[in-house]
Amino acid sequence: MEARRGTLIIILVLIAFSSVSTGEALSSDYYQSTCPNLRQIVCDAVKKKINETAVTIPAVIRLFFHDAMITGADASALIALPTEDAEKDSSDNKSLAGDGFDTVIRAKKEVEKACPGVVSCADILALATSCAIELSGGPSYTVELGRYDGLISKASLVDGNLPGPNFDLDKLIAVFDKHGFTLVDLVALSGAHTVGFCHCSRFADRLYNYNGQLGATDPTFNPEFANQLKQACPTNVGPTIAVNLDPFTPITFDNLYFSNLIKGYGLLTSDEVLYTDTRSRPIVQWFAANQTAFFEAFVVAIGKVGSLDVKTSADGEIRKECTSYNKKQ
Ligand code: HEM
Ligand SMILES: *[C@@H]1O[C@H](CO)[C@@H](O)[C@H](O)[C@H]1NC(C)=O
Ligand SMILES: *[C@@H]1O[C@H](CO)[C@@H](O)[C@H](O)[C@H]1NC(C)=O
Ligand SMILES: CC(=O)N[C@H]1CO[C@H](CO)[C@@H](O)[C@@H]1O
Repeated sequence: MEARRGTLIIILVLIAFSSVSTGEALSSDYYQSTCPNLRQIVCDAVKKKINETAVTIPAVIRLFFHDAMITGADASALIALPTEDAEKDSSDNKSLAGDGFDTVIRAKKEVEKACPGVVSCADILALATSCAIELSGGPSYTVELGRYDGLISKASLVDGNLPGPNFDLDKLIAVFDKHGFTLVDLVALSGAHTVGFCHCSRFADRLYNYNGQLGATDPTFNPEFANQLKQACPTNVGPTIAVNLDPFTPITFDNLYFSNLIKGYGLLTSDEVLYTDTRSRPIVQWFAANQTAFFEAFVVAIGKVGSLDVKTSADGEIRKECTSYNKKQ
C-alpha cells in the first residue's frame, strides 16, 4: 500500500512536469498586468528595423525556427560566448543573418524601458516573428507567452538537429517528427521560404553536379529557372552571393512559394521535393490553391515551434541582455 501510494505520487509529479514542458504554461495574456503594450512595443521596433532593411523579415523568422529546434524556444540562439562555442557559432548557423539578432536586441531595449526585468528574450523573439510575418502580408495571430530564457547554448547541440537543404522527404520527416510536427506542419512551415535569401552554395549541386554527375542539372528544375540561376550563381561565384528563395514575391509572405514548387521553381532540394514526392504533393497543391488554408496551417505549426521545450523559472531566467546569461557561467 505504502509503495503504491509512492508510485501514485511519482506519477502525479510526472504529469505536472510534462504539462509544463509541453508549453501549457504559456498564455496569450501572460504580460497583461506587467507589460500591457508589449506587442505594440515589439512590433514598432520590428517596423523600424524593416524600414532600414527588408532582410529583417526573413532574418527574424529563420532565427526563431533555428532557436526553437535546438533546446527549445528559449532564445539560446542569441547567446554570444567569448569561447565561441554557443549555438550561434555552429557551422549550421553561419548563415543566420545578423539583422535577426539585432532586431531582438533593439526590441528588448525598448521593452526594458517600458517594463524593466519582466519580459524574456524568448517571448520577444516569438512576438517579433509574428510581427514580421504580419508586416510582410502573412497571417496575424496571437502569440502564446510566458517562456523563460534558456541556460544552455552549445554549438555541439546544433549539428544533425537542423534540416539540410539537400534533404529528401524521409530525412525532413525524421527531423520534424522528432519534435512532434506532422507532414502538414512540415509543408506549411517550409512555406516560410516565401521570403528571404539563399546563398548559391546551398543549391549549386542542383545546377552543376546533380547526383554527383559533373555538369548535370537537376531535371526537376524548370529549365528557364535553372538558366537564370546559373547566371546569378556561376561556378566561380563568391561565398556571399545569394538569391531570393521566392523569385517572384521575395518580401511578401504569401502562398506563391507553393505555386513555384508546382512550376519547378523550388530553390532547394528540400523545397522541390515537397512537390516531387507524392506523399506531400497534395498538401502543396492544396496550399497553392488556397492561401487561407496555408495561413491557417502555418499559424498552427508556428505555434508548435513556439511551444517546443519551453523553459520555466525552474530551468530558465529572464535575461537582462539577450546575448548573455545573467550570471557568468
Ligand atoms: C524544411 C526544412 C528547411 C530547410 C532544409 C531549410 C534550409 C534553409 C536554407 C539552406 C536557407 C538559406 C540560408 C542561406 O543560404 O543564407 C534557408 C533560409 C531561410 N529559411 Fe529555411 N529551411 C527549412 C525550414 C525552414 C522553416 C521551418 C522556417 C521558418 C518557419 C525557415 C525560414 C527560413 C527563412 C525565413 C530563410 C531566409 C533567411 C534570410 O533571408 O536571412 N526555414 N533555409
Ligand atoms: C523610415 O525611414 C525613413 C528614412 O529612411 C524615415 O524618414 C522614416 O521616418 C522611417 N519610418 C519609420 C516608421 O521609422
Ligand atoms: C480555403 O481554405 C479555407 C480554410 O481552410 C476554407 O474555409 C475555404 O473554404 C477554402 N476555400 C476553397 C475555395 O476551397
Ligand atoms: C549571425 C551570427 O552570429 N553568425 C555566426 C554563426 O557562426 C559563425 C561561426 O561558425 C560566426 O562567425 C557567425 O558570426
